[in-house]
Amino acid sequence: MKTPDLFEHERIGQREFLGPQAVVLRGFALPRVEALLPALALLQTASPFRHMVTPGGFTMSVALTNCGPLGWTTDRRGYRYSPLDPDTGQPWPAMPEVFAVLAREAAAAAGFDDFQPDACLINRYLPGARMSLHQDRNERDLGAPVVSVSLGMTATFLFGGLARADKAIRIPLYHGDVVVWGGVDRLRFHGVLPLKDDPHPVLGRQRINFTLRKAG
Ligand code: MD6
Ligand code: FE
Repeated sequence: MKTPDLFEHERIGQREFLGPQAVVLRGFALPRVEALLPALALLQTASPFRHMVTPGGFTMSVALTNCGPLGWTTDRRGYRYSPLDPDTGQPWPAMPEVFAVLAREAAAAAGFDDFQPDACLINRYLPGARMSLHQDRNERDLGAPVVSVSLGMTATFLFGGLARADKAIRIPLYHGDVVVWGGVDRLRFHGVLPLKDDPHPVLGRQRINFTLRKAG
């Protein structure tokens, strides 16, 4: 690690509001990392990470997989949620209990009671990978929040407004941070700047982000 994370202890437990109903819960996932990592490793054996193609014909720099009853996919025909992994023809792996429990607790901590996710999209960023500005709007019930968990290398998250051209703020997301957003902030544009190559002591040269949603 080139830049030791000297201030982690001061961040843990802090809440940073990005909007009225969007909040970063610093270090919220840290107590569960030791349970999350083996669950992540196991589900990748059933549905490995892969680079999908957008409707516009671009191959995503981020590799993705899913777990839970529904998984987010993209191809030339569009974005959608599907119960089957298009690469294996099989259902996505079950959502590990620790994912669902973490999501429920984070949602409750942010003021969204009774969150019951049915989809978990898992993104893997290697150095240079990025996510361009987008809205999450493929979920049927936009009343439910999205819970987003970051592990590994630090990323710079972009959080904009309800229009693509609105100015976006930049927020670092560290290993163990959880972002929850919903309500009036549910359709805010957001993205991730190209990942800097600054290896993480536990996960090495990658960032894993998983987002839990109620999609169906
Ligand atoms: C990422 N996250 O952090 C990308 N979407 O790698 C997202 O696109 C995202 O973090 C909806 C809600 C939370 C998120
Ligand atoms: Fe998103």
